Amino acid sequence: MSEAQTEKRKRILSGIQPTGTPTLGNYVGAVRNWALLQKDYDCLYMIADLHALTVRQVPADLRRRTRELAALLLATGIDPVKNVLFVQSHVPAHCELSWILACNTQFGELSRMTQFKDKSAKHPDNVNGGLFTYPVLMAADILIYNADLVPVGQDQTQHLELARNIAGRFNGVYGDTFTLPEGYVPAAGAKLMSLAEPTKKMSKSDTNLNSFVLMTDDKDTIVRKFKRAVTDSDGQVRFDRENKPGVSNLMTIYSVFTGKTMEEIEAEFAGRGYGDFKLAVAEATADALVPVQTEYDRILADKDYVDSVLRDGAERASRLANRTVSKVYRKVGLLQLDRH
Ligand code: ATP
Ligand code: LTN
Repeated sequence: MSEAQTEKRKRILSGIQPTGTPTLGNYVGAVRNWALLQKDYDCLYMIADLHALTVRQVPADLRRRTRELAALLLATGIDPVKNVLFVQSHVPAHCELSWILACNTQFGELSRMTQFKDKSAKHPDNVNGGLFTYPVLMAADILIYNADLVPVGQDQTQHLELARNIAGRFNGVYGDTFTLPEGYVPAAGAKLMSLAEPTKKMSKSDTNLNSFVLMTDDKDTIVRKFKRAVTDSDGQVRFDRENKPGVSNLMTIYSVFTGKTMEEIEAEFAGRGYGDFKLAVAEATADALVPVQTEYDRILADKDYVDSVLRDGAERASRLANRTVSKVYRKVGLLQLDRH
């Protein structure tokens, strides 16, 4: 591809926190699409380790998980040569821009963020400043690369809207600086629900281990977890989010991996009960995850390779990010000395 064509490609930025092993929700809602989008976009994919610190982490676990997550992302098919795969804390410019953006974000705006409210309720003993300003750092992650598109699950759309508002306001005050990012939320599976409490989002930091399927779970575990998944007592495989949240969630998962519509699924399992249905969902899920897991084991065995990808990613991301920070510093009036 010629340089001119490369330049015209739109840019994507997305992130995932190394707070635990990614779940099926992370995979279907976000990560699965990352590898698919690299065909048509220039992509930067980031492991949001600084965001992970908003919740207390065990340092050794965080370090290990960061590398594991990089290997897992590579295993989904992300090409680290065509795209940039990096760790957030390796690009200090994110924090620099975050401060400037924080000075252009209102307390009231941040107070309205539902993730802040949810996580404060979940960790009442640690409602820290980072948890509150989390969306500002996320806005910096996106705006620093002038990303056009941000593929995320539904739970992140409010943060994305805030990033757009911050960018728009900044552009209004200081002149055109940032691209206004669009969300890319998949039509199906944008929000998978907990298998144990299907009215709650499936979350990798849930303390109930039966509430999620992990991307690294083997087939037996997947079958066991789906068998235990909470459904209802009417015994009919029918899509009705309101009244049958458990069954509807399983149907969504089955639909994502088989490409079948809800009507086709209803017809397939008419009169067959939940046992057969759950087994079919488990098999479709395991079939999709096993190839990723095999790749994951292979890649993780070569730590030097994973680290070299991250080193290269940090360098390439930093080059882009530093340019934006210099521009922003100049616009807001920070004195910059000539580099001689
Ligand atoms: P935590 O439980 O630590 O808050 P998380 O499981 O919500 O983590 P994140 O790292 O915050 O995961 O999210 C990574 C990506 O996965 C985001 O794009 C997010 O929107 C998406 N995602 C998270 N949970 C789900 C879900 N249940 N269904 C669909 N997408 C999801
Ligand atoms: N907040 C996101 C993770 C994240 C992110 C980003 C996603 C951090 N920075 C930038 C998209 C773009 C989450 O999934 N909880």
